[in-house]
Amino acid sequence: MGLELAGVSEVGQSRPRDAAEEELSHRGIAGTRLPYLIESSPKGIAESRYPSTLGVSYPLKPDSLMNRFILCVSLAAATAFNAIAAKQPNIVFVFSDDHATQAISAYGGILADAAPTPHLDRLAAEGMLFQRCLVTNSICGPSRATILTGKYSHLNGFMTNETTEFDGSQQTFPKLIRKKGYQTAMIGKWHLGSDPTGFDHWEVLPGQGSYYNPDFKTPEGMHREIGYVTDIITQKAKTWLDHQREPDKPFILMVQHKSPHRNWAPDLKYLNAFDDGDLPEPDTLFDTYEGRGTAARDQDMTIDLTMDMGNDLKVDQQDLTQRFTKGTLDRMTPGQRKSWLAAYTPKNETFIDAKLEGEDLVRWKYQRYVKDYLRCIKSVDDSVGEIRAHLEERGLSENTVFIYSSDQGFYLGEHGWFDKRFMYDESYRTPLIAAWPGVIKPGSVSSDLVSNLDFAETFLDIAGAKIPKDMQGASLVGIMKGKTPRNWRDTHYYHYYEYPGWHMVQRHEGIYDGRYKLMNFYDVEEWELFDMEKDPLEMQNQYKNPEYASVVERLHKELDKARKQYDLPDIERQNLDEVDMRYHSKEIFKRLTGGGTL
Ligand SMILES: [Ca+2]
Repeated sequence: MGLELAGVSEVGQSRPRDAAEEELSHRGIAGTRLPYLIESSPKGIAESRYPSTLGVSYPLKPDSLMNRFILCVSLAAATAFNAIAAKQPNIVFVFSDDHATQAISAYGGILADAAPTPHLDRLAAEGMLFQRCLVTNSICGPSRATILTGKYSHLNGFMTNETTEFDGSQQTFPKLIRKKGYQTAMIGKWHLGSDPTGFDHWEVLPGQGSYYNPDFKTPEGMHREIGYVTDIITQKAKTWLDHQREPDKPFILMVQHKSPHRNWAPDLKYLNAFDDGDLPEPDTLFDTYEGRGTAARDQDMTIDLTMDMGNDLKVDQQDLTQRFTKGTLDRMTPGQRKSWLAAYTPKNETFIDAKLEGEDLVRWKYQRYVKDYLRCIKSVDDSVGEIRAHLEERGLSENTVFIYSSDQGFYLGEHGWFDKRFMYDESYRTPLIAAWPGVIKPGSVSSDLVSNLDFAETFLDIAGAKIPKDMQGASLVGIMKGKTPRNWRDTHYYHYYEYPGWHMVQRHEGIYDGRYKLMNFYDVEEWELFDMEKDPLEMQNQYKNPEYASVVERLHKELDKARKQYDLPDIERQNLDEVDMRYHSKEIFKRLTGGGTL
């Protein structure tokens, strides 16, 4: 009876219109509410598309004036729903920065029980969770450029984070989807230097953005807003849906969080979350890098040596030489600062009194780091829940594909690391969860090799737009429908370019077939092969093990094939004697030079 009673009640009362009504009103059907129609069908949306099922369900007498009125309104609304259901779906793409799958409970892992993500889990329960979404180049800017273009870094030109500007004049999916009638909006972290192109609306964080009281850049210039960045971006998304969206157009709304990027500054309300006890540690927290080569050993991204006590761990808060104090604490309002210090100071005093050293110190740093990271995630998870609830309230959820992803994965203490960049599993895989009512079977899981290379093509396919031949990925719509295309990729190519640079991870390329991973650290002339089935933590390089000779040979061929397929230029090795050592942290520099100074 949900439809009939709700319909009578709503039609008979005067109340403010919401967005769904505005949409129906625009089509000349004022006074009806889409959500009630959807709720009316006991068998779900598919059945509600047929007016005949509505016609037989009315309990009122045929000669009743009110009955005729209700029937008329309901059939008109059903017709409107038919039109809406048949039209191009909207897309809401919520995207975060450095969100590891290990920090989403739907993916499982050691943190799932202690740090659940209920809204992301609900999204997975109602949609599809992709277990193997792989990035082309595990770092912020390049991942975003790949998503916009559907091309690998060497072709879209944004190969490293140090690339100053994305060439916004090139072909991107927002420009193409607009031609299919979509309204396009980009809110949040952009991180590509040049101003966004192809968007009807954009409001972005300059550069990395700030956690507290962030600045926003719009076509009109810069302005600052008071509050916590994840919350502000969420509110902006809701405002756009209610007031800036054109109701008669399908849309793609990209909501891009800065969180949980370094330095992991949580919202005030979550500063004491996870204070009750210690979180589980990964098995490889004290990795000594035996069994792998130069790149894994000589990086600059360990919790032990690289992570600093001020900027990263919020201990040396009064030291004005610390980037953290300059960058975050000084931005806060007096009230924010007071709450912040009230949360951290007692915990810091306990830590200082304990005078921890060696492995005990690393363990403490791990706990502080991962707790702050997960506190940031709580706000991201809230954002997903809040935006989805808003879509539901506005009657938009049924015709909207809701997608969650991150620019790449991250290390939460695995191999002793934080940060990303490597083709090793934790930073190579990124979360991807999508819900599409009536299309994606709820609770489905895909283990196909998919990639951020496929996002542009997927958005265009959802919109019914043609996918340009020079895009290098493929639409995920078939997989979303439960039918993986026969010719779907059985290997995935990866390439990281930023050396020297932050965290000093050697340049490398590689190929992965779902079990074996071949990596080429070409500047140091070292190859690695991992058997992910027998060695999921990637601790033992099998490249020179004769038992894997045929696998190595096969993957070399696959790598050559991928290089041709994706039009990779020949590799030019760089002279490592000329590498700028200033990118190294003092600790790593000392170790590499036997005690030298920068
Ligand atoms: Ca990132």
